[in-house]
Amino acid sequence: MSEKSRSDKKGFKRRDFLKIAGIAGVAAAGTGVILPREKIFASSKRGKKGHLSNEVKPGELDDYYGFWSGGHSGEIRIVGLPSMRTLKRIPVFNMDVASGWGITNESRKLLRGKYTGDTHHVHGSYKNGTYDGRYLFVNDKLNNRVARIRLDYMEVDAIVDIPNVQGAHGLFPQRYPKTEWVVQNSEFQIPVPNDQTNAAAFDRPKQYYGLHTIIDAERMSIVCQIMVDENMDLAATDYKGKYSMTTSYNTEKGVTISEMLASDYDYMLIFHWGRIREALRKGKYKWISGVKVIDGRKGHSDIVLRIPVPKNPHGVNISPDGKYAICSGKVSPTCTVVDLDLVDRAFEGKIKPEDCIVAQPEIGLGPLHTTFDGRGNAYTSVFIDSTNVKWNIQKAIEAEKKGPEEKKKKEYIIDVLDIHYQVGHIMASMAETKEADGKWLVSLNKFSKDRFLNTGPLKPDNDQLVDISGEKLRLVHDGPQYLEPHDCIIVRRDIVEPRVKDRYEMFEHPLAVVKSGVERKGRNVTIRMTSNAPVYGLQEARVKKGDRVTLIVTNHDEISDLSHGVAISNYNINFVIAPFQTKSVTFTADKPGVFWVYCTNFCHALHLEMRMRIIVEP
Ligand code: K7E
Ligand code: CUA
Ligand code: CA
Repeated sequence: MSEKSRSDKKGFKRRDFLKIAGIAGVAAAGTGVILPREKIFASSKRGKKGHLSNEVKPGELDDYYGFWSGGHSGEIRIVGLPSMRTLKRIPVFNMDVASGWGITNESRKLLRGKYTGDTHHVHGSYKNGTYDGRYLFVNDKLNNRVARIRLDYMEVDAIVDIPNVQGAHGLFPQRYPKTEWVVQNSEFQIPVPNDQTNAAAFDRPKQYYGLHTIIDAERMSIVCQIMVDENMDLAATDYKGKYSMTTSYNTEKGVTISEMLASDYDYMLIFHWGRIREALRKGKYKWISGVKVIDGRKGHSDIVLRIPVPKNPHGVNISPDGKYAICSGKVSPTCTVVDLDLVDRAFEGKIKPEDCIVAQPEIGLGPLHTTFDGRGNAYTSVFIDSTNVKWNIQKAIEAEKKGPEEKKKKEYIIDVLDIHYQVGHIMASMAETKEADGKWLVSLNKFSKDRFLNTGPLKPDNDQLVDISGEKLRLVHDGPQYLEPHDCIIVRRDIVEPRVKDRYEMFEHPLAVVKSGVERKGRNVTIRMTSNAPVYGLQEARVKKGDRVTLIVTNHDEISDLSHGVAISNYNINFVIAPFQTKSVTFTADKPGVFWVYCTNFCHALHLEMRMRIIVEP
């Protein structure tokens, strides 16, 4: 017998099996040998010259979970590192017809009618200065919300609206002792409140304000807002649970670009959490739009420290040792290094705010964001130069002490990597934790300029992977991205992986279906249905034209990967249910006829037969 016919024979046997077993509801799940996951690390092997290897062979797993904001796609993406493979998209402030986000009752309840968004900053929840693997938080600059993603299911479980703000931009969770608060900045100044009761302020930009919002991370509710004159861009928190900080580029309160660029100096603002708590205790706040607003304007309180920094700054990042807050000049070629121990003294009034600055190294044209390797080096993205610049923080501080001649030598600059092209954020592995490990760095470039096959006028972004384990930066990979991620974090796999579940807790959903059936209460009809590959728990359901129909489906298949789809022909309804998941939709049966409900997600050899009818009687 030839090789060919032997395999044919095997194939026939398998099909024979499916014919019988399939109908009995046995899943066509893979029967291949599953290796224990822990053993298949890509493990950042060292290659030639001690370089890190970014090769992740078939069957191997990545070392890091990368969580990317999705920009104005409104989503979050999970990217494996070092392979840079996109693993999943998590719909957040958007609609996603593949999963049913924005279609199901569960997701619509969270989204409350808003299906557009602009995610810029995604960060994880912390314990003792490092990720605890429980949650992600992400902002929506467009509709002014913050969403929380639970990492066991990798899905949104809460969204909080932020009143009194526009341009909800920088976001950062508390790092120490654990994430109880998340801070969120408003980039656009507006009248507060911004409604008809305050119409007199509409034409008076000097009466527009910015708000630093504090969110309760567990409850996902607003603790309070601190109102300031300035706008606020990026956000950070320290490693001691004492301060949050931000950069402001529009201290001028301008409403045109030239007005916003009028002054040579703007501010890094630092918020004193102890004094915020005290103001809350003493009732020193006003209720505006249903939240407590504390007055943090100049001359009104001692909650905010304003450190002058040059010009229209962007980005604020804290070194992993917790000692320094570093922001970039954007319009100035410098970074500003603020010593956080000196900030303590400035808040006590012992030194001036500007005396907290210990270095102002010259980095390049258009510096934006800074990340760290845990070995005392900083890496700054430089937009106009299109570079990643590696520099040493201590050397920059020493040069500053020694004076301008020493500074001019720029000995603090260790390496400059040309990137391709126009970098925004930059992030190294674990760099936003005290466990920064200095292995990989991702440069999130806004332009890809010729790096990929031409895809028409609208091109992908380019996420470049850089090995930073040595003295020099070594570019190893280009990764195309759909528009337009802004930021990412790179989290060690062992922090996230043990928490990730293969199936839902079935009865977490109060409507989980155990027994299929149709129930009528007046014009309201509830269709409850289970799914088990390759059948739904009902073969048909009858309703009458004009009925308000709620369809609830629970997937009873527990095998991982075995998700089913539920699509109702011509009723514009489409969603998937993962193992043990329940989802529901509500619609009006306004079209009489026979409507096939079918499984969209290939689940079984008899996947195509996995369907049922909804008969809408006239
Ligand atoms: Cu620099 Cu929105 Cu973080 Cu974009 S922001 S680059
Ligand atoms: Cu169930 Cu396809
Ligand atoms: Ca300015």
